[in-house]
Amino acid sequence: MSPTITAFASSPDRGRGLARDMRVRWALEEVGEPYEVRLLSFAEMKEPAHLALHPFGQIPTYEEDGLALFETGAIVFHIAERHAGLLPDDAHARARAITWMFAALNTVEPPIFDRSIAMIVERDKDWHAARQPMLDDRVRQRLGELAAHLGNADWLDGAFSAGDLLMASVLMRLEGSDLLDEHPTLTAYIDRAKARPAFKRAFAAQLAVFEASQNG
Ligand code: GTB
Repeated sequence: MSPTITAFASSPDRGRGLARDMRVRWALEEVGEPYEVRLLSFAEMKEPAHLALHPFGQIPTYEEDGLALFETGAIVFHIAERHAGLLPDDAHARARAITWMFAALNTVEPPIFDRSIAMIVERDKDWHAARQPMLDDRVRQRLGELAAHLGNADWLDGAFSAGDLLMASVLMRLEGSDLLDEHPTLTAYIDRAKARPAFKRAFAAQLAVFEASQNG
């Protein structure tokens, strides 16, 4: 049976592909696994039926054959382990690709997330302007380190992997910011990721949900 994932019925990103179901859709598209989507309102995400699947009342979740998962890292890893295409066969290369999955979520995403949340919810605080340079610098440091590792390579460690899928997804949240523009190799990395047919299919599917929510 096809897995079922959950997603925003009406995404606050207005169809920009930033909501995290995008990562799961993209992984499923990369491995050629069809999937169903159950759309949820914000209220439904906090109801007992959804909390039984996701203790924090968020999207996305993943259900398949009696298994229910939450956390995009765990879901993408589960998909990558069960299908060819997102993790190398060689044991060392596979361990390194998994390391990049953790690096994306544990080392690169937190400063990017903190900065974007501050720009949304702290904008009107009198201390926001004083804090912003520190938030920018923390992101800048990680981008510099990542760009130094990537060099002129296409992907983080050989062939495209689940590590690249998560890292590119994390970086997309910075698109349009000066911070990313300081690193043309990283913008090219994101462009390469977005040019993948699986990404395009996932993006189109997520965008279609948002557009339907506006027309309905
Ligand atoms: N660590 C979890 C994971 O990776 O799965 C985080 C999941 C998460 O943050 N989910 C968000 C959510 O459900 C949606 S994706 N939020 C509702 C809540 O917590 O009540 C995060 C997100 C939301 C909106 C934008 N945006 O508007 O640009 C981008 C990303």
